[in-house]
Amino acid sequence: MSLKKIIIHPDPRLKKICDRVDGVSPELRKLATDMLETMYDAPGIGLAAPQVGVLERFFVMDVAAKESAPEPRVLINPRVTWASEDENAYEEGCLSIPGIYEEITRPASVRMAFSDLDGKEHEEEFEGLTATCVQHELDHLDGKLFVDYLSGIKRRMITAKMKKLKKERAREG
Ligand code: K2U
Ligand code: ZN
Repeated sequence: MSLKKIIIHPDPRLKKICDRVDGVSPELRKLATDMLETMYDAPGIGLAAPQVGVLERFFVMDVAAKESAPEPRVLINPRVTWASEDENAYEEGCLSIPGIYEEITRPASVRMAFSDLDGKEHEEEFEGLTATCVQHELDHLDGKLFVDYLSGIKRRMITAKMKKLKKERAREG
């Protein structure tokens, strides 16, 4: 297993609409494993393929509580089949926008259809933090970041901060 470099906003690869996955290759399995390792190391509870530079429609997730056994998930070609009218607001972060947290409102519950690494189709309903997470990750597959829900002023301030951070990281080497 190996840690993958997480792409930092702004980056054109984070704005692309990703391609559907057509069959689960050994390379995709290996990448999903590496993405889970990268997510746990960050730490985070989700990570989408475009965040590590792969513009394909899948993400990994583990929303199990810290004191519980890990529950790693890989969701391939996910799509929302139902969303509640009720909404929830969560303070969201993003591994591609480190150190920034903003309250984002989304449907409180969603039903998502997807396939797993064995090619089996699923349809599951998510609520709470998991519902927020799957919607956040699905946004990544459509080239959308949580800053896109903010005012232009806030978005531009955050983007400027990330550009500065990337320059500092480039200088550090
Ligand atoms: O896609 C990502 O950048 C991973 C996010 C997913 C996420 C964002 C907001 C709300 C839930 C999930 C990271 O896991 S951000 C770190 C984090 C960890 C625990 C709870 C919320 C955010
Ligand atoms: Zn994110």
